[in-house]
Amino acid sequence: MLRAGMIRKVAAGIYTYLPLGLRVIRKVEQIVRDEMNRTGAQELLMPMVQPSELWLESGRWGKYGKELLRFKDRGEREFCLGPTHEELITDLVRAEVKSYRHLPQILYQIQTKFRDEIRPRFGLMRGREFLMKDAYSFDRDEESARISYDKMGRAYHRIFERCGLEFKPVEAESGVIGGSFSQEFMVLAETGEDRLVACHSCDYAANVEKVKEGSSCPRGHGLLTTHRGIEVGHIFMLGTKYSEAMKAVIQDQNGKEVCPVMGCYGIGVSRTAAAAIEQNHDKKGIIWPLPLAPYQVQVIPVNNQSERVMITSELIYGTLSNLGMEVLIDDRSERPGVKFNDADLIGIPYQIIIGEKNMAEGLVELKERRNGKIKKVTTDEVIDLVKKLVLPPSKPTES
Ligand code: P5A
Repeated sequence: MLRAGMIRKVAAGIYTYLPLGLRVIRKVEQIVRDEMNRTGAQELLMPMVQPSELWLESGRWGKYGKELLRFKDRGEREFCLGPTHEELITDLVRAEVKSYRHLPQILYQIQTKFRDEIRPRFGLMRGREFLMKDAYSFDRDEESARISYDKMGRAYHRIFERCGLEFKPVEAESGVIGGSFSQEFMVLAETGEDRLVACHSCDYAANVEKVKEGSSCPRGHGLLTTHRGIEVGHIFMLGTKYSEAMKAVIQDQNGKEVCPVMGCYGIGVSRTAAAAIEQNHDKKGIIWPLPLAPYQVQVIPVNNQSERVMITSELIYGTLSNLGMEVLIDDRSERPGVKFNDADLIGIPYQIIIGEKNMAEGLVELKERRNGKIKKVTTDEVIDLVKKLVLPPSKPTES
């Protein structure tokens, strides 16, 4: 991402998203937002700065350790930078929701988190400041909470599928977040920091923190094999851990006061962008899956001095843009080799290469980044071809 001009380092684990990188982040966010909204979850935005009082109530002010970055304001009041928002959301819901009739509720945000990780590593993969989608569900009882949890699990499947990633849900440990059980969503990649085991004969899979390697599948007799992955999402059944500690209560059907049953659901938005690269690259650079690509098509005029090349390039660029595609044109006065290498490095899925020799025969080249295959076609044909490759077949557009 550094080489491709997607991000710049500001301090350990803290990065600026450059224009290309930000476009990828926005793509991930949009898919996440769309699928969250589709489940009926509602978006809100909580502050990054959180008062210590709420963390004292949950008991985590003492338990969270050094990853929680704490500081004081001018009045000597203690605060932290939010690494997660269970305390804030529970505080909100206890003030606003009084009856089982107002449940279930699922609320989410896409927000900058801060965790003072000991070893920030691999750019956006393990940052100190990073973007997370965090959702929280509140239900009247366990049965209903399970429905919310499963609904989120299905939304996660759709999200990572729509991102064009190969992934696996695995059973996991719930760590400092807590709760009764949890599942992680792993993007499979050899460079992944996490290790998981998956069964050969059923869909059982777990983080190695959860099961011993070499053991047999707890659901049958299948063999377990080890894979490497990147944890891009984690969903938790929290139970009443936070609602009890923070005394959030609602009235149930019989007028009795009960603690709502909670779940929480995270997606590493910035990490997902980085994981997509770990899964999709070659030695020349990135090979973006189309849904996450910063642009869908890159137009490359080979020689900026040629008027004919430039006119055709601008024409193709304009036509594709007007059709609703996201198109980048490399109009720098660089040598052809530099342009070709940079195009492969930034990894936009389709390249249209416009050179003088081909132009003389009315032809341009369409190159697919993933397999390097090049087709020589006329300028009209290239529009049609790219349209078919990039634009979804006409069905109701996604909201
Ligand atoms: C779930 C939402 C939580 O924080 N509370 C609110 C729960 N879960 S989690 O597993 O700790 O984090 C959710 C996802 O955030 C990503 N993530 C990170 N991304 C980049 N850098 C980090 N240092 C980092 N830490 C966590 C992961 O994708 C994780 O699944």
